Amino acid sequence: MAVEQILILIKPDGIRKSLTGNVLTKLSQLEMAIIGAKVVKVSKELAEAHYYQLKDKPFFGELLDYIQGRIYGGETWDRVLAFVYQGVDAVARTRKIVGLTNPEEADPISIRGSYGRITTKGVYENVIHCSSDVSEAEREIKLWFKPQEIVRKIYATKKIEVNKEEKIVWE
Ligand code: IDP
Ligand code: MG
Repeated sequence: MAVEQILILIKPDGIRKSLTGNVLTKLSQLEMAIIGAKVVKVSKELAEAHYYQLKDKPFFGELLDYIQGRIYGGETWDRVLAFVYQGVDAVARTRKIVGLTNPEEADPISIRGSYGRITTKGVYENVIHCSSDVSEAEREIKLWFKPQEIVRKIYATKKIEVNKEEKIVWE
């Protein structure tokens, strides 16, 4: 049993389908603490960095458009809700209630099983992202959040000077 952090994103389909409350209610069963939260307009650069491990997959282009909300056209759904949760065995316990990647294969009472779908173009619209292990969680949290945006000290930081001003960044 270890206290872990995990990055959770409510993806554009989750926001578009007004599922934020439902998803947060399901996550609250795990009795973890929310230690960071914000709405993020996802740039192409951020999308690519987040999903870099999948860059050779045939669905990578669609996946970038999905996480940026571009598959819904225009700028109406161009954002995600990003959360850092902290709790005992956060990663495994969250993955379990989130469900399998393919929403058709996910346990029907999991978040993805309840609310996900595969679009006619083959995009796995699965409502939510969550880190798959502790090291991926650290990489992703550092990508999406600045140290000052998290209310606990979770990873090492350092001070740097930018334009004669001191800044605190991830080490
Ligand atoms: P995960 O989100 O369960 O960790 P990953 O393999 O990391 O799954 O894939 C990231 C995201 O890419 C998935 O959540 C899903 O939206 C999309 N994806 C993964 N595999 C496929 C696929 O075979 N077809 C279409 N989309 C996929
Ligand atoms: Mg993954």
